Amino acid sequence: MSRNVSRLAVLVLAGAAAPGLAQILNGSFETGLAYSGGPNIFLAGTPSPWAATNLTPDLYDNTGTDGWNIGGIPAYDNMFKGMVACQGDRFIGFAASPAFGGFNESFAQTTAPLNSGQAYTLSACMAVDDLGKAIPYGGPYSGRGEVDVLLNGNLIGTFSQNTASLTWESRSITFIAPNSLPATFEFVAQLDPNTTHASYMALDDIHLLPAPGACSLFGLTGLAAARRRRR
Ligand SMILES: [Ca+2]
Repeated sequence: MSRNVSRLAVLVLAGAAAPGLAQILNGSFETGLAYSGGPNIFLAGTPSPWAATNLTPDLYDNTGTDGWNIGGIPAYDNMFKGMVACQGDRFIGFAASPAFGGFNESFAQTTAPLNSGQAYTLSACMAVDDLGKAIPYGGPYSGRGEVDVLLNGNLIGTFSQNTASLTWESRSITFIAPNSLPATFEFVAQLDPNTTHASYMALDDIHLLPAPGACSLFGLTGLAAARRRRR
């Protein structure tokens, strides 16, 4: 009897497991050295635990301490000139272009394991510089591109294109964790979906949180909503 009660208690505890402790670290890019020798467009400006997964995303630092300052990237015709970080002093810029055979810059980090079946929301600030700059470097960047979000290599949502130039806008997706494995979240720059023009976007203040009131049922609703938004 007591053994059965203990087993029941274990099952109840397992079913009521606390929300996953997985979280995005340094989601605002405020800490860690990005460029050991000063800003360099040929190096990835992705402070730990972020890492570039394709080509070289660029770090901007409004203080000019460890990245391009408020004047923007000189070689890119001062890309994101005057842009103040959405949160803190630093943010990331990255591009998609049909030039050079086509490329999509991307970066990622791996979190602690998610809770399988749990609904999560991934949110960020997003901006675009579509003023036609950086012609020798995959430009002119005149599009307002999207950002695909991948979880362990699988597309789980897309941050839709900005509605204005050089303006931070909130973007989020909701998804259900498919398993309890460590989660690698990857952000991949995409062309403007309407014009297919080259696009150079910025992200800042990236957060991962359990979806409010989430359980499996609500999670399924969130996934359905995310699917509807992607159509
Ligand atoms: Ca920041």
